[in-house]
Amino acid sequence: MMGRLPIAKMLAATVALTAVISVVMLQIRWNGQEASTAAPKIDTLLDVMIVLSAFVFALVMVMLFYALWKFRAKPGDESDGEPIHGNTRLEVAWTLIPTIIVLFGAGYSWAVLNDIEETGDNPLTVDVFSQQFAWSFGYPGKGMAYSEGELHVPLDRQVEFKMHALDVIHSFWVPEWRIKKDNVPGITTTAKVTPDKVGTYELICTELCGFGHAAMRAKVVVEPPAEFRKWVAGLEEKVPPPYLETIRQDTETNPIPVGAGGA
Ligand SMILES: [Cu+2]
Repeated sequence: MMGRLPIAKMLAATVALTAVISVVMLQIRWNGQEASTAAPKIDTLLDVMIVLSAFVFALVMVMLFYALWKFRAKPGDESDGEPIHGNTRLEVAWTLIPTIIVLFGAGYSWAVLNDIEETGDNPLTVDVFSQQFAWSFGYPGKGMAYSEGELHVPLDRQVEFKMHALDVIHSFWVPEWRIKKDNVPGITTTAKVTPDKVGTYELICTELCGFGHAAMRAKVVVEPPAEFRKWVAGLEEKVPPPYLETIRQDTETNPIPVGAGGA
């Protein structure tokens, strides 16, 4: 049965269709502007996944349309289909090929995640406080300086965000950095980002958290280190005591004591 299939032609059609779909899909910048060292790595991973998905889609389409055309019933043919009892070669192939694709995807994603989550030299720690429906920020290495609704970070330095949710689950997302991390009440979650492009961005809550969710945003400014230091020095408020308490209560996953974190 399988020996009579025009395998070479079907494979050629699959490769051609994969190429056409991939070329079209890769023209689109799905994730927008890149503004962190992690962004190009994540985008390349997405591109590879797009090509692999295009291959699977093309393979299924080629086989489907071949079967529809080749095995269509002749006019007036009311008989049942031929009884088929399995095909070991085919079953081994359709088990092995997806297994290889999935394992490759898992391994590659693991490697990228390991890479982008590696702690660099002298990271800057920033506490993130999320609540319905606002963001605020603390700088433990800068005397617990506090900013409401506006986050500044220096260019080309790794920032380690410590996330503290004060009421329900929120999620920290700056699309240009690609990083997205849940803020969960009771625990401290961490996200590491190295911004590598000066600019003004938007921090967006990406976990439905109540009526004001859509408006839960903050301004993000990436600026040269000297300007960042000036801005942080100009902050007059300190992190309010109840927020410090939140950090302390979160300690089971946050071994860094209050006040620590690179200056
Ligand atoms: Cu929200």
